[in-house]
Amino acid sequence: MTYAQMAGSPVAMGAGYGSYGIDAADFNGDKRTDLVVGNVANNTNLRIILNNVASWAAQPLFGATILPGAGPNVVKAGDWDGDGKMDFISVNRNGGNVTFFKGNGAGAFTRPNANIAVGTAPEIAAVGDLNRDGFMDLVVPNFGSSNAHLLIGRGDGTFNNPVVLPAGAQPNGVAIGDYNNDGRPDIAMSVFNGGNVQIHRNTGTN
Ligand SMILES: [Ca+2]
Ligand SMILES: [Ca+2]
Ligand SMILES: [Ca+2]
Ligand SMILES: [Ca+2]
Repeated sequence: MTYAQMAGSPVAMGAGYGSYGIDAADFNGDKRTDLVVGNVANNTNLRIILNNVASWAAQPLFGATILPGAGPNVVKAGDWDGDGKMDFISVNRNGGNVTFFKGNGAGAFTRPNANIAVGTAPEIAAVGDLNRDGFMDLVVPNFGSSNAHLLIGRGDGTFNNPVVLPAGAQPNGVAIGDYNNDGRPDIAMSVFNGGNVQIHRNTGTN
């Protein structure tokens, strides 16, 4: 197996850009997979890179009217509101919150909802259908507050009020899986300062 850099790669992200999380989806409906890249460095913006035929072309940074929360480091692409157009969620480390970005199907985004507060310094997130209602949910461990926020999606880009799980000191990894084979997705978190792994069984009845 071999790989080679694509034309136009590497893509310069601009001065001060602290590239962090990355995710892929076709944001403009041209059948070519695009990228969204988090930016934990300057607290203000993140970047979409649309995938052109000839080369990767860096798109402008989001402007002042569409700022996510501070330090958008984790990005999770998907059709979060079920309209057939790809959206993404940013988890904002320095702001301690989560932003829903609604895609227009042409590579542009709006931020229709207020940010959702989570804990302190979320550094990672996982997507799954925790309550098995067909809508994507989000698990956000918080490195700074030793807990995790579960955001149950309503399928329209909004979420129920977060459920807070305890975690050990400085959780910084998460994996959703069915660890007891009962059909319900459970949550495992690796805990940096605690030096352990916590596995939370899903006791939901649905
Ligand atoms: Ca595309
Ligand atoms: Ca959508
Ligand atoms: Ca769900
Ligand atoms: Ca289970």
